[in-house]
Amino acid sequence: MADSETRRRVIFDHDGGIDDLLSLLLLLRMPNIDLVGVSITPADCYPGDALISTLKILSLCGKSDIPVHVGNKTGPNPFPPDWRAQPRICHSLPAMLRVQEASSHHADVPAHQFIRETLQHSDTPLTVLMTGPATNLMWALQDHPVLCEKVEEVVWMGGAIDVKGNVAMHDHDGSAEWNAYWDPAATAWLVASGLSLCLVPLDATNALPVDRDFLRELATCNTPVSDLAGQFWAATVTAIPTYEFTYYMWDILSTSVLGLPIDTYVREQGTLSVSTSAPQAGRIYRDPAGCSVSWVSSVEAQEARRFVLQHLTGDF
Ligand code: AGV
Ligand code: CA
Repeated sequence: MADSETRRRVIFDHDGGIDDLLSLLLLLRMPNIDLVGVSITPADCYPGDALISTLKILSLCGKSDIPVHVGNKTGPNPFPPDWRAQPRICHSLPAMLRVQEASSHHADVPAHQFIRETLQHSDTPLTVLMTGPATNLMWALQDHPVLCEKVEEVVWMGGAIDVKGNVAMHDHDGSAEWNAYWDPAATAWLVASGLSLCLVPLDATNALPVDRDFLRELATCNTPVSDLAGQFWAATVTAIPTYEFTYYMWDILSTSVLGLPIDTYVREQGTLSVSTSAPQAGRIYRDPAGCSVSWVSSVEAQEARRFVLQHLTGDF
């Protein structure tokens, strides 16, 4: 394991999807990462379920001391209720029922305040990994811009730059990705924030569907960790129909970017803007007059899959 001097210190803000919970598991198993806290955005989940699953995963990984804070800020465009209910299955699986939740939940301090105070008290800049909407980070920093210096980098699963989005709603033309759409104002704030920002948009994640070959390969690992991950992913194969047909490694790729060798993906730099009104709310698009941002435009899918399989195997 990398020693504590060289490990990257990370705040993980997630929104409780199956993908997000698997990302927490992955992050906890990456030797170069020092996870300093977890915050939850009540977006693609019901926050009670997200909290229970988060605390159980921390317990399973022997990290019961890592603080967990739930957010109380919401965006204007709610996720479909069936998507939000889907991850409840995760804390109903036998291995998750057997383990006692960690006691690291701090109900008195909301997520955005936790992020703000953690940055305030940190001697060194921290990385913020976000796999849900950017809402908590916006509320943490918008009135405290000096704290931006305490953020080394933000890695965010969000956006669809040169590909179509995944929002299918009556008032939308399909050009936005869901995390960016849930709270378009937070998306616009993030892109314009001046923070060192690396987006992981659908452009890159489209290369990583959770397909049967991958699930089979994971199953052959036949270990406690890979079996739990396989059960989480198995729960995604039926629940999608009305909106789209494939579950991708959206958040998993975003998390992996913190550990993948840099020659396994392409990081592009350009100027981007964000639309905040219908029918393109949350769309992130190329704009010569926009803000300078970088994003992962493509990834070696084989390398990324291998990275995930390598880290999601073994004993707890
Ligand atoms: O747009 C991708 C984001 C990721 O953070 N989420 C799921 C991942 O956690 C929203 C989403 C898009 N399609 C979905 C989503 C689906 N079919 N089911 C659940 N969530
Ligand atoms: Ca997510």
